[in-house]
Amino acid sequence: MKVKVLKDILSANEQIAERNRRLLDSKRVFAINLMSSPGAGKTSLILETAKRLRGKVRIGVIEGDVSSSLDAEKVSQEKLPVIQINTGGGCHLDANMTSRAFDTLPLEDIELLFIENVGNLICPAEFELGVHKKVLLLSTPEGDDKPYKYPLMFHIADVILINKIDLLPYLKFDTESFSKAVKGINQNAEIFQVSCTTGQGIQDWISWVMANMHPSVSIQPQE
Ligand SMILES: Nc1nc2c(ncn2[C@@H]2O[C@H](COP(=O)(O)OP(=O)(O)OP(=O)(O)O)[C@@H](O)[C@H]2O)c(=O)[nH]1
Ligand SMILES: [Mg+2]
Repeated sequence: MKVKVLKDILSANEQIAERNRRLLDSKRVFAINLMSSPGAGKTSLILETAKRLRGKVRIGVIEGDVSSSLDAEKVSQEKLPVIQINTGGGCHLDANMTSRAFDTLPLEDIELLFIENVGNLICPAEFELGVHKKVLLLSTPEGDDKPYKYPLMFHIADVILINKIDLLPYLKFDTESFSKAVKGINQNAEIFQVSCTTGQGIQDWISWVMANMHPSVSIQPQE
């Protein structure tokens, strides 16, 4: 019985996610579900991406947190449209929460939408939001063994960013064995190494974003 209830919840969520996807497509919005442990650098990546695409791509943001509006305030300082969702204890966003945020966001004016999920490597992997790509950040201080411990999250990711590579000299993080572990779970995920602090590798990430945007959005690549 319990299994059936869980299945019902997930299937209801998927139906709403499908509706979200159709809405985003109709508005030509390219949407990314950004997931990671707490503090891995999700908000930093959004701000760094926005800085580099300012004047080129219109970006909007949905911030998901258990509580507070701290991340939304940071994003709002960059003059980006942003909605904060507080889950009030819930460990993930779901399609219904996301759909309600769409009612308030000016989707007509947004070409690239970041949905920053609640920080953890477990529940966000299970709930579809209706986005186009799932991006996972793993920061080097978390350790290179995480694909073994949280396989579902690594399995569902389209892109995996190893963030905080500026800290590599101080840590025992083996990028090769990390990438090998990822490939054992997910052959298709692209892996980028970045630092939101120094900017290293960010241009490759930006190029990936631009290559995956809706074809109707024409962007001049940065030098
Ligand atoms: N050294 C280093 N620090 C970073 C990097 N990226 C982010 N940080 C720092 O890591 C901390 C957390 O960054 P956030 O961007 O807030 O992380 P988050 O994933 O949004 O965190 P939550 O929303 O709380 O889950 C901040 O102090 C950032 O300055 C990086 O590439 N290198
Ligand atoms: Mg954040």
